Amino acid sequence: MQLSMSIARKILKEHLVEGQFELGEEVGIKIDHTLTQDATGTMAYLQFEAMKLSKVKTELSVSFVDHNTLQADFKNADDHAYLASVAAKYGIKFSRPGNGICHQVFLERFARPGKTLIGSDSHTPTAGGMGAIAIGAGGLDVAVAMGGGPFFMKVPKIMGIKLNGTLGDFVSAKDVILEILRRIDVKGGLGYILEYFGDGVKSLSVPERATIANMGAETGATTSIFPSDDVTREFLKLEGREDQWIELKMGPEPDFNKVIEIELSEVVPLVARPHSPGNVSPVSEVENVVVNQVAIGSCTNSSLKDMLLVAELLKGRKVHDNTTLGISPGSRQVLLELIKHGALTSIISAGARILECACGPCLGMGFAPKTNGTSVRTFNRNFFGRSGTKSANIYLSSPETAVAAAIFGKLTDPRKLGNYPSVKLPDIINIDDSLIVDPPSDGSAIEIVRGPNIALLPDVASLPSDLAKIKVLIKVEDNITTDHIIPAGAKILPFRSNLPKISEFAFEQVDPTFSSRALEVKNSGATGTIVGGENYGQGSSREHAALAPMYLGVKVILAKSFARIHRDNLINFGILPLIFVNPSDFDKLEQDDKLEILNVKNSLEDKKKSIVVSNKTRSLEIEMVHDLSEREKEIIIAGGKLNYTRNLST
Ligand code: MIC
Ligand code: SF4
Repeated sequence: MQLSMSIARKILKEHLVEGQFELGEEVGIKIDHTLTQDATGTMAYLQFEAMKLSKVKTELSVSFVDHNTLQADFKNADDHAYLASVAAKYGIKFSRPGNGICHQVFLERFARPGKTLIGSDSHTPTAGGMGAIAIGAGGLDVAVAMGGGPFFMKVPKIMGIKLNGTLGDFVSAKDVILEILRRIDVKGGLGYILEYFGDGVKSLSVPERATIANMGAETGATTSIFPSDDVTREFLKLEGREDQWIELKMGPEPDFNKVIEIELSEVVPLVARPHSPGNVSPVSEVENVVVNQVAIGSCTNSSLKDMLLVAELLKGRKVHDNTTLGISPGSRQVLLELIKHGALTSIISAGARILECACGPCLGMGFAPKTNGTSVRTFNRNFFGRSGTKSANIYLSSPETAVAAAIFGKLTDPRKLGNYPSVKLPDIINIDDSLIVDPPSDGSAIEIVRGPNIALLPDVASLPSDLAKIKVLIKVEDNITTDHIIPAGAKILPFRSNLPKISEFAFEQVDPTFSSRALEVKNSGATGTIVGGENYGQGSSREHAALAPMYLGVKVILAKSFARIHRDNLINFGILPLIFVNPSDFDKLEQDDKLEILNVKNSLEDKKKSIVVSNKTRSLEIEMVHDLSEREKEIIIAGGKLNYTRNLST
């Protein structure tokens, strides 16, 4: 029997512009929509400017300001001004600070079923809740897509996730994705798109689907997608965009590579314990952990549905004396609706602090917990140090569990809150796009505004024939995140447009001497390397986690495996990602070891042949391989994608 095509495959095939659509093969996909946010956007637009085009070539490109909204001095404000001027010049819509978190606003105002979207943020898959193929990528890949170039990816496998039945009281979409993380952990989705199906899907609203799709990023998946059905149509209608609805449904026997099944009625309230989103256990097993702080918001759980529920649960109650509750609605639309329905009154009366409609505490932009504090957050990442307080313990939970923690002052099964209020989205909402600035039809006369904190990118040297003098700068374990490599937070984020400065903070959380040691090695004429475990570079799409090591002289990274977006970013900036043939050889390398890779350029030619790394300090040899496509090989040899693109056009 002929299997029917999954929705993800169908959309990707419709957008195929290069390559053979076969599992594992590299293909080029036409991109309809792009999004950027301010913390990665400045780099993306500096790269777009370098392409010397007069306008973006996509159907729609939107630039958001939501990450660096703490304006402690001129730096973030300068970035915002730069982004606003670039948007006007090149035909990009500009979502001003205060309008909300990129993924929430994109879902409300722009996402469309059947479209392709790439965004310079790893949670771009949120729009998969609307039936779009939405992928997180590095800024340079987004810049290329804005220039009309395809997005290259290996054809992923599809993991069908069958949802049966309906969720019980006090259990919500966040618990579903935590249940998936409990089962497949932070790298179980690598190489897959997660596609949701089954009769349970129709019981979930679009924002709930978006919560699940958002945090699929934490499994390492390329993206997640839901069908587009009547529920999708209702949501688009509410947003005044019903004409943009198309139906997307799968045939009876979909061609999934793997299927997992979830009985929604059996899902229980869950939390991810410190310091990984994959460290999941039932709330009932960690009850009584004292909670000092609760934060509700982020692109995972800040929709109107979430906030109305939180308001209902808080109505007539008070936040515990020893706990602080901070709430950041995901968008200005959500905040205005909360005001209209009186929900904000319940929230403020309960004692919550209202934070800006922005990412805020999710990436350490304020609201850091106290020393050794415990914070329960409805966010998607609880990586070590990300909250801004190294000694803090962060738990990730649903809004229901977060409210229970705020009321009882300790982790508590939310079912102890009593009756579960039934919360529905209103029939009508006010649409006010006045903080989204449309570009003029001709932006050619617009001057780009560049503050002193915006530093241009340095040139990258092409790959030499031999890497004769390499020094191991650091050795790190499995699942090292981009937050370890380049931390976020209020102190460091303002330098996102200033590579020399931000490079000083590379690996700061792990070893504060990293950057100065790396510079010493670079200045001595040698090359630095990093030795990593499995899933090196998981988490964010931030290019700075590749750019900073590149700036500090790193030309090659040796790891057991790499996370998708970070691997692509390394290649884009001319850093060679090599994989151990025998993972146990990881033990044959230590910090400060001196290595040599002779003939590195030639060895890239034959994919099956291993690349020999000689450890001169220990007099032994280690076999590595690469998994670069022909195109990626040329990018590495050229010294990164900008050089490669320049070479193509000369
Ligand atoms: C994140 O959640 O880690 C971020 C901050 O949104 C990043 C982007 C960034 O580092 O600017 C992401 O997820 O890609
Ligand atoms: Fe913003 Fe946090 Fe979402 Fe990243 S995960 S986009 S920092 S809200």
